[in-house]
Amino acid sequence: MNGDGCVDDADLLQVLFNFGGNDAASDVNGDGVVDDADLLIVLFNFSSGCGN
Ligand SMILES: [Ca+2]
Repeated sequence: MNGDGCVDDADLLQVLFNFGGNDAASDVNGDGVVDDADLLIVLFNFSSGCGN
């Protein structure tokens, strides 16, 4: 999410810091709001793309 190709705690924190807001970079599913749906997507994809 933060562009490093890896879904990790940095991405999780980005969603948490923007939770309830409308930050486009943190709005994973693109519905215009950063909420639990976006958080779940990050959690489901956690560690993907990190080389493990
Ligand atoms: Ca969203």
